[in-house]
Parts: sequence; structure tokens; C-alpha cells
Amino acid sequence: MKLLPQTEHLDLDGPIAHFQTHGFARLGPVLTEGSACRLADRAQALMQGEHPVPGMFFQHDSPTGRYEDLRFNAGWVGPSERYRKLEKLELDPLFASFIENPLFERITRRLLGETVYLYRSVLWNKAPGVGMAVPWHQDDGVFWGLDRPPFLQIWTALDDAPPEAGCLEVVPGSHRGGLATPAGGTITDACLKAADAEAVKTSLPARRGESILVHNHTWHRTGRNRTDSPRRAISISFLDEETRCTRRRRAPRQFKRLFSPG
Ligand SMILES: O=C(O)CCC(=O)C(=O)O
Repeated sequence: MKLLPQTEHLDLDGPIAHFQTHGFARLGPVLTEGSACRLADRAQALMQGEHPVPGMFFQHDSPTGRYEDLRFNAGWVGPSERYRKLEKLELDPLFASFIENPLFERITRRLLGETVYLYRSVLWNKAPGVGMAVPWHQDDGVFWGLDRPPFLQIWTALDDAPPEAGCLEVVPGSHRGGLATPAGGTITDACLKAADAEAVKTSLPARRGESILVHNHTWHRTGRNRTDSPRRAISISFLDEETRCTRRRRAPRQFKRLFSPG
């Protein structure tokens, strides 16, 4: 997977310091136009059933466009441009080669150590004109089933993501408060009001191929896609070597190792 040549020597001190203080950091352009388009085309082929990958997880957008009306566990429901989310992208060789790119290796090693694991890799798709909003949330909590808080995610735009297409929005510094509720996930209205989230939020419009570091505990959301183009993005959650799965009803998950010493 081709990254832009400047990523080879990208200075990481600034983005890492910003990430630690504010809970997010722009890395700037990372993917070449051609690579971003190839990944976006592959996402389209997966959704249309033209490139089946056994084991991939699909969640379709709700018929009403409301988050509350989502149908869970339906999986693949036939060719559609309106899948909202695809998980286990690492099962597809093209996405795997992006996930394991040398820039992400350098960043994750700086923050997580020499050995790095994958918690999840997700395609977030917003179909033209209808793709739904994702409400304020944190990416941790009981459903994550981990023995310590995960903290490093990298979000990458495969299409231009202006505010009207549903760019990322964050509450800067919110990661410092830990989980807003023990359950994690969606942030309650009471918490949003107490933090005055609407007043302090920052929008992060991005161009195709740009990447952004996002702390798992940073409150973030994305809006509805009101444009006539798709808005696709990938987010990858990384883990360090010590993190273990705590689930007990089924065998604990074994995470995929992405980067090893040397
Ligand atoms: O890009 C999106 O629409 C959602 C991203 C997100 O919420 C996440 O990665 O947790």
C-alpha cells in the first residue's frame, strides 16, 4: 500500500504531544490519492458482494437513518451502498497491507511498545445523502472486554470529509476524564450538558488520505452525510502486548499481532 513519501520522515513528536494533551492529533496527508481510491473501491466491492471475504462483519444503515432504529446482528443483507460499518478489514489483503503500514508501525511503537496488536479495524461508510450520524461516544467500556483501557486509534479518510459529509468532531481534552460512565460507549445527555460539549467541540474536516490520531476516551461523533458523494473512513484500534481479553462466556479473544520486535 503506497503512502506519501513524506510520511517516511514525518516528525512524530508534535502529533504525539498534541495527542497526549488534547486527545487527538492530525497527521496530515498519509495515503496517495491512488491508494485511497483503491481502498475506497475495495470497500465498494465488499458492500456490493463483488469481492466476498469470509468472516467480515457488516452492519447496514437503518431504514430511517436514525441510530436508534439500527438492526443489530443482521450482517450481510445483499448488495447495497448503504452499509454503515464493516469490521475485520484485516481479513482483506488490501486493507491488511494498509493497517500494517510503516508509518503506523512507527507511531504505535512509540506509544505502545515494540509488539503491537490489533483490537479492531472498521470501515465507516456514509452513503451519499443518507449516511447516518454516529452520536457522541467513547471507544471503550464493558463491551470492549479488555483488562485495561485501550487508548490509541488512527482514523483515515478515504474520501474528502468536510463538515457537511460528516467529518469527525471531538471534545478536546475529554480523554483526561476517563470513561464518562462505567459502561462506556455513548455519552449521556447529562454528561454532554455538564461538559457543554456543543460549545467546546472541534470539527476535524479532512481530505482524502489524511489520518488523525484519536484517543479511545476522547468524546467523538460524526454527522450525517448531506453531500452527493460517499464518505468512507477507516479507524484502527491498536493494543499493547500486555492487554488481555476479559470475556468469559466464550473463549477469550486472541488479538492479531501486527508488529513484532525487530
Ligand atoms: O468515521 C465515522 O463515521 C465514525 C468514527 C468513529 O466513531 C470511531 O472510529 O469510533
